Amino acid sequence: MERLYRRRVPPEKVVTAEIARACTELSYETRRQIGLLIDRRGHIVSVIIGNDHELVIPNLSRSRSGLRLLRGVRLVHTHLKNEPLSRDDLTDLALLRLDLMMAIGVGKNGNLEDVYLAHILPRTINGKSCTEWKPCSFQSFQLDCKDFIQNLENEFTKTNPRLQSRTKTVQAILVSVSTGNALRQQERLEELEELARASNLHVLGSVIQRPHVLHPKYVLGPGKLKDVIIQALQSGADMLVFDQDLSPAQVQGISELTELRVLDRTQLILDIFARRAHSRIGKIQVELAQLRYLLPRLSQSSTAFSRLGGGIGARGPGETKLETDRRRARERIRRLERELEAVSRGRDQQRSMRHRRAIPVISLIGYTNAGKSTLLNILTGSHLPAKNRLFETLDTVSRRLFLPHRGEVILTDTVGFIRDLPEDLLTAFQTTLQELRDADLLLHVVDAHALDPDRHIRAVQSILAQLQLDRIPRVLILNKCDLIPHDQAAKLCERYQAIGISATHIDTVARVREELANTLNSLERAGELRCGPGEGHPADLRSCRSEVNV
Ligand SMILES: Nc1nc2c(ncn2[C@@H]2O[C@H](COP(=O)(O)OP(=O)(O)OP(=O)(O)O)[C@@H](O)[C@H]2O)c(=O)[nH]1
Ligand SMILES: [Mg+2]
Repeated sequence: MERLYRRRVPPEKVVTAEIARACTELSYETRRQIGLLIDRRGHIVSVIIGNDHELVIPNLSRSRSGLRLLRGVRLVHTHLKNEPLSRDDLTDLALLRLDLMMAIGVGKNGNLEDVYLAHILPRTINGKSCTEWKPCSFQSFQLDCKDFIQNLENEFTKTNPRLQSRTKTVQAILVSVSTGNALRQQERLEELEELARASNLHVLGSVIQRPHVLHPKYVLGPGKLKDVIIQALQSGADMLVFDQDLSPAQVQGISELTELRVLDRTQLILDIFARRAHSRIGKIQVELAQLRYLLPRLSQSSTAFSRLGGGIGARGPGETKLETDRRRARERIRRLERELEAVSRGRDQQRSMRHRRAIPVISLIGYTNAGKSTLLNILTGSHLPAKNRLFETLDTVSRRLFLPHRGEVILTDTVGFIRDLPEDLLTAFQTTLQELRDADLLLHVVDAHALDPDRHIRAVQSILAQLQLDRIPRVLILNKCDLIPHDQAAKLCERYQAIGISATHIDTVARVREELANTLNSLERAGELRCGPGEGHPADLRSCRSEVNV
């Protein structure tokens, strides 16, 4: 064995007859497969001893970072019964992106028998990512290894330029595994794609699986997961994004099979929040949520998460490199909690001032991307960012709004909701959401053009109930009515006793103002308005806006 390490294969040969013979003889004597990992310069980087039918390839992560192209090492190994390449051989070839996979049959007395060779295809053909050559005897086998691998890589980059691109955009494959309703799964996947877009990921494709039960370690069955990984590698992806939350054990299990980065829905949402948080309080809240989510995972496997290092999933706590041990993470959490408490106290004071001034507060709430900021802009003549991106708004912003027959009110825009809002995020965002607690009226904006507005309404209602905000009076607005047929909008409005508007159309403004003024006045008459009547002086408002307000 020692002698094998010292040998060098000329770069144009896959393996020399002498080295191959040493392996087959050793196999013959020991009744075990012998494998050699050979790099492009012909150095034998690993000698592997298997059992009579398989061998385990060691961790290759330190070999050439050929995640996108080929690995830079080939495996040459023996087959005791002169049998063809096995399914596992071909899976390893594709999963590890080896330059080549070669098996040499062991004949009588350790003689060289046949050669079985396979390589990855530049593009998947009929569902196959590898191709096998016709077997031939070792003596008649001929191949200029160096040229062949070079041409193969050239072919790869020609067929799929993304494989070579060194762009900063992270390329992702979305994975949805569910045992539930198929339509709902599709809907969720579309939302996941939007979330990925909001996180600046480039989505290369998606995989939907509907197993009877979820696999406890891999979510998908191990065979299917390997197929997904191979497909992802083949298309030049850097990351797998799962629609469901992954348990620490699942992250670890999946990461054992691939060097692709692995992310789940919660991490994706946390990443978007980390990108969008501008205010100090927003940043503290996001980092807290990220750390709380990571903490139990750090205890199990820090290596799995360390693969996320740098870039998405690593923002915020990424500064602590995600390899932070539990102790350091806990300390940081405690520090952030103290800081958050101090900021919250300041906010409480601001809020009590607002109460003393008796100016009604109306808070915009709703599913993310429903059009809350657009509505605030058109009502108050402001220019807050309102883009077709999930979680565009993160920090609370308040503006003055004059209502006819009522006077000044404060209109507050805040973070949007989403179904299955990560628990840690909800906890961390208590300070921001606290603002909602003081609202006299909630203006619930619904995207009437969403695939399923009912589900959005239910998701928002359930979050309000969780936050114990469901007692605050609400006005429901169905927005984006310009995007759906008139009769559909009318039906929805009737069903929800809502007013249908289009926040991008100025003629909307009068109806919304009128509805808000009427509701506030009738709440006041019923004695249900928490603040007293009054026309807050515009100059007074400057002091009661939260930190990000103008
Ligand atoms: N066609 C149409 N587009 C609208 C309407 N209202 C908002 N939009 C668009 O919908 C997208 C989202 O609007 P935002 O106002 O940012 O939505 P939001 O609820 O504040 O979203 P988050 O801050 O992410 O929670 C933007 O591209 C708006 O231009 C509308 O009535 N009609
Ligand atoms: Mg917004």
